[in-house]
Amino acid sequence: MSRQNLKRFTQPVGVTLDRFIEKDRSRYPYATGELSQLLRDIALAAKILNRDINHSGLIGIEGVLDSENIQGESQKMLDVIADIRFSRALRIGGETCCIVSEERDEVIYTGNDDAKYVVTIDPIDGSSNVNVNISTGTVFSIFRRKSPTGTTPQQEDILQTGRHQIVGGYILYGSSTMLVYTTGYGVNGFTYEPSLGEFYLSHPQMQIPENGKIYSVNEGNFYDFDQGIRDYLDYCKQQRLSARYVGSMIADFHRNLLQGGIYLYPATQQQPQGKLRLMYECLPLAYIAEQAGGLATNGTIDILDIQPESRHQRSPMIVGSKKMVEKALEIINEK
Ligand code: AHM
Ligand code: MG
Repeated sequence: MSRQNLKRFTQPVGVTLDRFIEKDRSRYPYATGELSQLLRDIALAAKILNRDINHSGLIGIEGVLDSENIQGESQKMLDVIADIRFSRALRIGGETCCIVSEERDEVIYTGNDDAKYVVTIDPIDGSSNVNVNISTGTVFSIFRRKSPTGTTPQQEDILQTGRHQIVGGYILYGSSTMLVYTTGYGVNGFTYEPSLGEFYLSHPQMQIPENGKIYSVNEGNFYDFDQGIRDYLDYCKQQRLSARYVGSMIADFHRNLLQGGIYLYPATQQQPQGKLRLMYECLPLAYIAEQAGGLATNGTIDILDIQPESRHQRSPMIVGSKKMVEKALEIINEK
């Protein structure tokens, strides 16, 4: 073997998520390690779910169950599996006092009343896409509880604005699997190396381009949108922007984060509050967008300023490159 070849094999592989988390901890003078452990719990569940998704066609876990979730939507097998994977990892990890999951009407009390953190999560977003081998995601927020530790978590611990997030993050199960999150010091992306079973830092300090050429929306709903949104979509076409809509919000958001673009899920006549859920779909993406230099709005106010009233409430959402979101607001508010 030549020296050159030897060098290739002895290069460092990179910074693991664990090492990054430990280093990041030094930013918080009073950090005692619980949040780091919580992030590791999420990463562990993500690895297990990643395996389940990759094998889904072989082990018969595609398809629909005969139950519905709180939204009245039919549950896929993977919805239930993902919910179990994440809630178990968070409960056993011990750092989460309660969890709000898209898949469960009730709050999940973990029994860890001494824990400081609350997690809101959509365990698998866009799950119907698994059946057709298209990307899906997990999306989550972490809040610090307001009530004293050692007591039963309260409503006020959950219904906090997006500005109170300690962490906003997602996992994208795509052509590679990535964990992207922010703790308020920029956005970092980690790519999963399956043969080593580790996430490695691959996208440090991600920034969304100020402007972009992509708009992502379900235009099949065009005639159910308000006139302002229709006008903005006409503008996108006049500008010859490219339309890209995976139907998995994390995939659409991630592409726009890397390349510049705007994602919209506006109110429709049938769903005046839009489709997406504020606490575990809109808030984490809004926090990441803001930390990456982008913007997120419901058409009136910043997503991060909405005071939640119920844990499964929905919100219209427009998120992405700053200038694109500002332009959308300008056109929408002309009406
Ligand atoms: P889900 O949580 O039931 O999977 O719904 C959320 C998903 C988003 O990922 C996606 O952008 C959107 O719903 C697609 O909805 P539609 O089919 O109405 O365009
Ligand atoms: Mg969802």
